[in-house]
Amino acid sequence: MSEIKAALAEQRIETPSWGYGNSGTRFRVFPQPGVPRDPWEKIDDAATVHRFTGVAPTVSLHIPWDAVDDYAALARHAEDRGVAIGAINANVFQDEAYKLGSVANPDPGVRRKAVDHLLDCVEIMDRTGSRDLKLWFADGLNYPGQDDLRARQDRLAEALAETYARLGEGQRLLLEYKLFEPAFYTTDVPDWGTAFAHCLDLGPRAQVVIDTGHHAPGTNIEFIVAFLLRAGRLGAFDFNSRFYADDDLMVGAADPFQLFRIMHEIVRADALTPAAGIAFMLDQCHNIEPKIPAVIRSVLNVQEATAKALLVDAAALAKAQQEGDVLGANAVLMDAYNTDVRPLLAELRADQGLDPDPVAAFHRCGYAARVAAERVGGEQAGWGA
Ligand code: LRH
Ligand code: MN
Ligand code: MN
Repeated sequence: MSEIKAALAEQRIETPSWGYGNSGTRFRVFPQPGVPRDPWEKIDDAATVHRFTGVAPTVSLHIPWDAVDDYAALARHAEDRGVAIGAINANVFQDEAYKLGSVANPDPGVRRKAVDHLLDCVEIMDRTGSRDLKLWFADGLNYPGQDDLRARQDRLAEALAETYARLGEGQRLLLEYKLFEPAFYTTDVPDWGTAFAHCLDLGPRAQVVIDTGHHAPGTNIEFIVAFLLRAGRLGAFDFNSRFYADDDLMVGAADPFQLFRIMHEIVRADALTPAAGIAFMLDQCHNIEPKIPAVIRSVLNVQEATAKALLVDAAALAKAQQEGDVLGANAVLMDAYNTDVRPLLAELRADQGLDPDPVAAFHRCGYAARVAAERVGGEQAGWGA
């Protein structure tokens, strides 16, 4: 048990700055009291999540949603509050110029503008000490024949190569794929295979991001995890939960068993430790629920899935697999999944001097009432969905 607790104590989960701002759907954004008015306050909220959970010491930024004049000062602000800047998410989807795409746009001028933004993001990484540049492109087509599919891959590859060449030592390029949306006919990086192929061309510091919301229903995500881990190309997760599309709900809300199966592959590959280099990030928006408790809940959900994965009796599983014992092997996995790990996690938090119930502790601490009084006119997260 002490080994399991040690592994859990070492786990790191990154929270997204946009998870703290107001968000909604294209139908309505429901504003909440006390939401951050700027990136500085988003970092304060992320630090609050870390204070109560002990496992969320970094926060991802989205540029330009989190644009500031002095990024070094923003990084110092984070450090003063006990957290650090995580991945820098580039945003080449909101300008009018990007109507027909960014890095795959047929217009070289638009492509130049997009790549310049990606290079600016690497500059921000230099100033904030961030390791990861996270790229997701809204590029794609709505109609067959709208543009040349192969030419778009060439343009994408060229933009990625220029960006990769700009990375400093120790910096990584993380490429995220998405099945659809906002393009409906095809996107230019629709799946892990496409992302993987581009990463292979770029070099070892190009890695794939798995956003758990970005697949067709029924996709076996843990297979993708296992495959990419084996190939040494899994760089990060964007954890969230989906019922139908890219719903951005609290991680583990729709399918905690899937989350367990994913974490089982991670544990099996010894990839939980921060030294393995996989960034476990959340990418979710809280449209109707209070944001900080929702982020805390998500962190706890990841921790619970991880604890169950750590409980899998690896020797018994290997033996059953070797013997072709189909039911026995499945039972080993299900025994772990069906264990209530909440007492173990409560004990771990008590050992670490944390409150065993982070959500309750947050509600008691008065932070929500204080920021509601202090912060008037909070920001929208950046987009509506
Ligand atoms: C796209 C996405 C991507 C963006 C984030 C806000 O759907 O998952 O990671 O950066 O949402
Ligand atoms: Mn994402
Ligand atoms: Mn998404």
